[in-house]
Amino acid sequence: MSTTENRQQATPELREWIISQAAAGHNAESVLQAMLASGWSEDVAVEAMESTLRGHLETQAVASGLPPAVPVPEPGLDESPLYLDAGDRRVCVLQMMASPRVVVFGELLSHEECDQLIGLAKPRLARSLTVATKTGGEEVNADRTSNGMFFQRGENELVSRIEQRIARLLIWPEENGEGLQILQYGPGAEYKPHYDYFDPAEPGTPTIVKRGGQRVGTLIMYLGEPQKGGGTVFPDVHLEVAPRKGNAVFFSYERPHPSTRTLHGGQPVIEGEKWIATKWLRERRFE
Ligand code: PD2
Ligand code: ZN
Repeated sequence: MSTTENRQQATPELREWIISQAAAGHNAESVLQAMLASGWSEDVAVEAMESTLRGHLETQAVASGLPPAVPVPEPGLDESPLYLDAGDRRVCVLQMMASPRVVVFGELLSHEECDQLIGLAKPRLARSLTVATKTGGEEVNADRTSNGMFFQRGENELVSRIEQRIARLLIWPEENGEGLQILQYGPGAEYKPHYDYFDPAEPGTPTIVKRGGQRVGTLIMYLGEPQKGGGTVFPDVHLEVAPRKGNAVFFSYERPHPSTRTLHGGQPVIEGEKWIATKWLRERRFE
């Protein structure tokens, strides 16, 4: 491992050396120190190590049968900002988890916007359906005892404003989003734990993903809070997000596989009523 020129670029030899060091059990800090001692500049060394190890892990993951990772929506959280500029609104960052990637936002929606969405949705509610991955159609699902409806993307000024805000917040094209779904949960209603991506093993999945690719991220916005119960849970990491009106939880999944640990569910409402709006984000334009 040596550097000869001033304008440094990680070489294939350096990348091979990084992998061999990691395979031999050397920790990241000692590998980095060895690179610095050989004359590599810190930013080149750090970038080379991160990208090489990420690439190596991905090669191994695919070799062991996992679906390949794809780019996912990701809010601009470098340097841990307390607020994010979502265009027409300043959104609070309340909590972040790296793996699974989960971010809790505060005040993404105003209380007026929440009430308006509920008001527009109410006359159009029906027992919730889920995508039937066996056929690619829709079906009533006993695991989901809520009432719901979908807005078309950009259906009215309110929906359009919120969709633009989400696109800016999550740095993901508005056109890659499915239409907003509104759900109402009364006492006892719940959404049993599930993954939001479409299971590649199901026969209906190729038809579903023709319309914009896989789902790669979910934003659940709380429009109406129950007095008790109704939290969004991530059982693999023992996380529960309280359904606070105007707040939201975002999570992403770079491959349609349980290794993402994005199993999540809506706990039964114990008292009061819970309302949410869900925005599912696809890889590509959703038609
Ligand atoms: O209402 C929830 O907390 C919840 C839980 C799991 C919503 C969804 N999934 C969803 O809309 O995908
Ligand atoms: Zn879900």
